[in-house]
Amino acid sequence: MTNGNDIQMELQGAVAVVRLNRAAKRNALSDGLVLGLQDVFTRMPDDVRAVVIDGNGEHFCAGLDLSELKERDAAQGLHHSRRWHAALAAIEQGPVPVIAALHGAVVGGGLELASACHIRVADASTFYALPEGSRGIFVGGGGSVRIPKLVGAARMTDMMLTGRVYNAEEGERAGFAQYLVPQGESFAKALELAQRVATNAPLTNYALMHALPRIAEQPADHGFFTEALMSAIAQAAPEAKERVRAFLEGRANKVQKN
Ligand code: 1HE
Repeated sequence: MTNGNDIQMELQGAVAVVRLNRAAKRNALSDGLVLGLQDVFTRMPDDVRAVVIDGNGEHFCAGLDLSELKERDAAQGLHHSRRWHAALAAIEQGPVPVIAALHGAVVGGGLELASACHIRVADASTFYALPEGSRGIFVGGGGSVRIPKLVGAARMTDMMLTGRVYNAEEGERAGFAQYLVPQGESFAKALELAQRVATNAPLTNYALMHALPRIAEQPADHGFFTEALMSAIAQAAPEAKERVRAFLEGRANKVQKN
């Protein structure tokens, strides 16, 4: 069961913080919570420029709420999976970049949710697994499309066949997360990154979310052409012209090495 408090959202300037709030059930994704996520991301206020998604308690998300795993026939199973697809598409293909603050369990549907986000920040307590194999089911929330893009089909196959669990360091090396921070610091780092992302030109962020993944899947010749179109649109925007002028006039930051 999900009640109205199972998802929290607050605005911190131009960043929206969305929190799964079912810590007692390790933020397991009930049908209601999946619909709630879709609703939150579909109705994101226009002035939000980036989102952080976090989970209350010690775990980011324990995946599908197994207590709702009913005897579904094939058609019902198909529709259930398609509802997850729609909800996670609202995150991946929404208006603004989404940064996941990972900690504890990022398993099953929790990993599917994380992989629909644009940046993943893990803390040292994070672990990744796909227990679907041992539960006798299959991923249904887009995992077979998104997870191989992060870590490769071979790793995903191994995880589902053998129940292998990746710890935080192994997970960063494999490509589950782009950032690894000390325990308890993933939310702060995700918020810092989101605030930075929020200062980009919105059209550049949009191009990274919507053009880049499509270009990456196109044959090279199509990809080069789509890139040229996107590049032309982005540089024609008044905001791009002003940002370039600011650099040339010494009013913008230089790129700094760490
Ligand atoms: C749950 C769930 C859940 C916890 N559905 N209720 N996902 C899994 O197979 C992962 C299952 N969960 C776990 O392995 C562990 O719970 C954790 C490693 C995540 C956390 O362990 P721990 O010791 O902190 O918590 P716990 O004692 O196991 O769980 C606390 C409560 O949360 C307990 O309920 P309670 O009423 O006895 O207190 C658990 O039953 C409940 N709980 N996880 C329902 N997942 C679109 S298809 C996606 C397919 C999948 O995601 S399959 C993978 C499902």
